[in-house]
Amino acid sequence: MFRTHFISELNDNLDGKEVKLAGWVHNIRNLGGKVFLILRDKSGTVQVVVEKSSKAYEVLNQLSLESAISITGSVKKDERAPNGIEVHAKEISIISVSKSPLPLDVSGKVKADIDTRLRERLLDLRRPEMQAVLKIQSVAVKSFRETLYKNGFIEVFTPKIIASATEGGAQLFPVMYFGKDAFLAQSPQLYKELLAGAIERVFEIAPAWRAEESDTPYHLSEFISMDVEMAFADYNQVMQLIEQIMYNMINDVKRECEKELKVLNHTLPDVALPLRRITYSEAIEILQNKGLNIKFGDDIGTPELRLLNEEIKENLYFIIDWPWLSRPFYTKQKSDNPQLSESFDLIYKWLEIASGSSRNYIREVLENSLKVRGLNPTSFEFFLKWFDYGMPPHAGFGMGLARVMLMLTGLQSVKEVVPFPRDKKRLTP
Ligand code: AMO
Repeated sequence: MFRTHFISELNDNLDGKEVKLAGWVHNIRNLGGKVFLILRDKSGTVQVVVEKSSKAYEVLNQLSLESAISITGSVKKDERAPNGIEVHAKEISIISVSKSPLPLDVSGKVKADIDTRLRERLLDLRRPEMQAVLKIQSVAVKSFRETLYKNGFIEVFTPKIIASATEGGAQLFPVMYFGKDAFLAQSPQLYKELLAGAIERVFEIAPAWRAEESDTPYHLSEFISMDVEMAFADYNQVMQLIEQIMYNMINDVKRECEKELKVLNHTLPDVALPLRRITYSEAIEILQNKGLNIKFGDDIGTPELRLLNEEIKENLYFIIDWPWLSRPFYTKQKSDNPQLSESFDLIYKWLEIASGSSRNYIREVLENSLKVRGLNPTSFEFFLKWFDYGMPPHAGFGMGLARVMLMLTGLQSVKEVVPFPRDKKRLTP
């Protein structure tokens, strides 16, 4: 047995008792007669006192920072110790030695740039900040799932090797597939729609791929997409669902990750429901009034959103009713204004974190929508044919997990929050 307790389980009641701990050497301070070793495991750190007279002392000269070790010793209450508790070592065994010197300071005192951090990602992931990021992510994803379960959704999985683009053709990664053209999925779009046509309420949390040429703090070539599709519903119901999801997620992270938020020195925004909705046309007008040369049909990207938020001043809000032609072919037109679509983006301050819409569910409308966008309906026949069998009205959205994580951690780049980011420059680690 490697351990009897995690470090966080040590408390006053164990005073005088023998425990076995396992973890990494976080720090060592030699004060002549005594050595203070800081041991770290997934739950925290504890001060270990090694007396010169103990058997454990003999092992110390072979110990390097970040070696994996186990320690048997007795728990002592001591107000001078960092957590009011320390362990007096009887025996130390080295489980796996770390090379030294280390290429990255795990204690975080010496800051490293993102390239070094990614190159030395194992050590970087051992830093308390990265542990906090991944814990917050896990709570966020759990919360997302729970809200959906409560609303009668089930989790599904769709193929990631696909035959046709859904989100515009430029960003596809081709794959060799038994002599046929195939691509990595940009989104589960068509499959989640088909599943909603049978199961009604589905969601998927899975990777999506986009061959992003540009190097920005918000784009990855591979990202986790949190996708939802709902039958017999339109974009208004989907936005109400997103409101519940975000409200629960932010409050669950606040409640369950107090320690981690402190490590990151981050305060989560308060969410008051309903979230504000402004139309695309209103957004364009605000931007024009701020002197921007922008017109109906233009995209509202991150630089424009920054400007917009100077006026809007909301943490989370929707921009709704985007121009129909600027959205993908599956997006439904607004019946009272065919230039517009029943669509939305969810914005965190000035960053798009989700987008969604009501979908076309009539075969002829879909065919026309493909044609208008210069796409060939024949290549989509496998999808279109399902619309011959009572496809219900449906709506849904996709949310980028890495971008949500920027909101939840206060970090600046998606490359920091994803353990092993993929971008144009990076295929390893
Ligand atoms: P969209 O293309 O807007 O919509 O993507 C949905 C969300 O995914 C995130 N995202 C990304 N995150 C990191 N790196 C990228 N390269 C990247 N691209 C997108 C964003 C974005 O809001 N099928 C539709 C969704 C739907 O209508 O259901 C879609 O994929 O947070």
